[in-house]
Amino acid sequence: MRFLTAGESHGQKLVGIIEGLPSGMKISKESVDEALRQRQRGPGRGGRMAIEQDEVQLISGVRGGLSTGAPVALEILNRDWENWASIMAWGDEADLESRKVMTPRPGHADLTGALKYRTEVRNILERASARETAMRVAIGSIVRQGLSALGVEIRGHVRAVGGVHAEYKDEADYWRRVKQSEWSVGDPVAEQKMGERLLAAREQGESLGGLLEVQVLKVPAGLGSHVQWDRKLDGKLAQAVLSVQAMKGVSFGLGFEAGERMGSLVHDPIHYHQGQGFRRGSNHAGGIEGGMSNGEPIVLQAVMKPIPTLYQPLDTVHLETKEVVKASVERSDVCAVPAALVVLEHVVAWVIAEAVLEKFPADSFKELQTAWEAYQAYLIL
Ligand code: EPS
Repeated sequence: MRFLTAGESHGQKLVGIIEGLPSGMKISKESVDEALRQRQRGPGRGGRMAIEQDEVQLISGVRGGLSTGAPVALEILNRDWENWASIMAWGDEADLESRKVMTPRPGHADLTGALKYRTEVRNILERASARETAMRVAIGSIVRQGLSALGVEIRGHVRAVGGVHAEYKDEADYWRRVKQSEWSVGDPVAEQKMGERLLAAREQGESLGGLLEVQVLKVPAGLGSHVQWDRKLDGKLAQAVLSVQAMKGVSFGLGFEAGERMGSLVHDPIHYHQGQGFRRGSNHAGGIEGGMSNGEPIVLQAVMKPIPTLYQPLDTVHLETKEVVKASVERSDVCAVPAALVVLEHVVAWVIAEAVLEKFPADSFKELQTAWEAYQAYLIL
């Protein structure tokens, strides 16, 4: 299974193609649209989100609510394109001057992209923009629906924003609050402080990053493989997570703390439970050992840096005059951590779905389900 996306932030639309999706998989456009709505939410979002109302168009590969096995083509329109049509036009008539960027923003792809591609900064920032993640959420949502039909659950929460940490309790009440929270945190005290931190950041022309966590529940042991470097599940998840704009680090389970402890306080003792198979007394490994899922929940954390566009900009160099000036200010978000969480859940869904199909190759969802159920039965023997 593979996918490709195309589209600029202020271009006409975002497009995507998924190839290799088994036939006979239930696909709900409403579920995709709901995921897109979730991605647009969050208290730190800027003016753009008031313009967009993301909605997917399913162009091919789905008929009567079921995948056909043919490539699935998708589109999401950029409403803001109306305001950019002359600037983003593909022909000679394009206005290449009025939104030209000569003062690259530190922390953004602006400067390095312009040097590498020998092109104007706008051509870089239009594609580097996190707008592109709308399509990745749509694509992830399609495969997530298949995973959900197999019983796999993916959930996430924000652990910290701008240095304010949520107190995490792995209990039903915490997760109920996460669902209701605009920050995607289950700790109301932290939520309040995050709001205050956001107000202060906005007033100071600053931006905020944070820490995010995604969990994958009810995955069997044996996804991924130890035999080759590029088949390891944690490696693939890390790549997918770090491909999301502004992500600077990823860890699993105990994460970096594992390097601080003695081995006996890191590794998870193995137990056997009749009817459940092999289980662990703890989950410090974050559900992955030897590049394979071990049957415990997969738990990964990621760190997101603050968005590079600052309303109180840092110094940069003017690309023509080489003078030190202030970086350009593009309209932007102050904090997009809750939105990024939705993106992470969906890129993780893609990697898990790929790993499922690698373990259980199938042209139809029925075939996949049969192999999946037989394997689950074998695991608890
Ligand atoms: C982004 C800048 C802002 C964000 C955008 C990412 O867009 P604009 O330049 O139009 O104000 O809102 O995010 C999205 C459009 C989105 O859908 O997430 C950037 O420079 O990366």
